[in-house]
Amino acid sequence: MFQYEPFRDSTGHLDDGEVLRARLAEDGYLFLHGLLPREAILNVRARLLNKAMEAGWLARDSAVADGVANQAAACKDPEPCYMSVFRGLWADEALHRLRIDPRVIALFGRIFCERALAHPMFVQRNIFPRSDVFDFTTGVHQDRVHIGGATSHAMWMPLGDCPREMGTLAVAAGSHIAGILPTKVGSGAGGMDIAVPIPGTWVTGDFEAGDALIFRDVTVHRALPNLTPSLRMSFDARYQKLSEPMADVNLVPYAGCGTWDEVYAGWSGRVGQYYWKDLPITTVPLDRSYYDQRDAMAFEMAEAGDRSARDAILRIVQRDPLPEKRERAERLLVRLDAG
Ligand SMILES: O=C(O)CCC(=O)C(=O)O
Repeated sequence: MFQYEPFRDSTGHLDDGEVLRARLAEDGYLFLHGLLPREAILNVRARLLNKAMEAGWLARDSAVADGVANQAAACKDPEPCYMSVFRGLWADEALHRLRIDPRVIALFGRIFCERALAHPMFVQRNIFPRSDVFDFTTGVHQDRVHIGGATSHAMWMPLGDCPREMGTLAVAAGSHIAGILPTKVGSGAGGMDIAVPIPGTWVTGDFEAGDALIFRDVTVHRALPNLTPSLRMSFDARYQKLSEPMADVNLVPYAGCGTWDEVYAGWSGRVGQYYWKDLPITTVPLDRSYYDQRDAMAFEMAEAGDRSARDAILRIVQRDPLPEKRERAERLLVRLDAG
């Protein structure tokens, strides 16, 4: 069982880049209360909840603002039924602008001691309540294997108040010191779990709208299960020094969300569009060796009928650049689902 200590609160040091850097070096994370105004978060929350209601994700007999889920509609990324609704949520213009809010960019500038770059790609998550038949709790993982590049930091922010029981994020403080840990096929992010005991001390806490958790790309983290009746909505974005290389995969929209022109098509204004186009960004290919290792393992497991490889196989179907690999994964998915 995981035991959680409370976060160390760094809010009082928001303007002091040196202290923030020292805490990131020591703990691998920062918890900041009220980084963004509550109203800005609640505005985005309301916009996304309205779209979720229209799509049938919310219970019709509750106030939209409560975000009570229609459990019959429970679905998860990257299933097609999730993606068809998610595309509209991810494209929300106010959501996109939150992660490049000047307060956030200035904060990372203080941490990096140089100009910060917000990755164009970011994640927005809608976690339906856990039930006997549905669980989409993010497993234990590190981001580096998915984000690549030199080094990056994540900012995780719930879209609304988020007490622990709604499924906040927890980090293993100090785990970053061990570097990239070995992975295996599992239910964590990208169908991978960490294959060794986790170093460090697990910490978490309750979040209010506007609170932020910042952590390094090698800090081990996981989500707590959503035990409330409501959707847990959040976003997580990545930031790095502008002078360092960024993996090419972070330049494109979230997988399944179309092109940037398609994402921007419904926006009422241009603020926040293509903000990176004139910046001197160096890109490198994503180091896919972690995925290659996962995929070899997942194929072997799926061929032996092991359903625990399903998440990894689904990722290959949805996201692998090689058509022959996708086709092999599609055939295995059909076999796994047949029984
Ligand atoms: O929100 C979640 O459930 C997971 C977030 C996460 O893993 C991340 O921000 O890297």
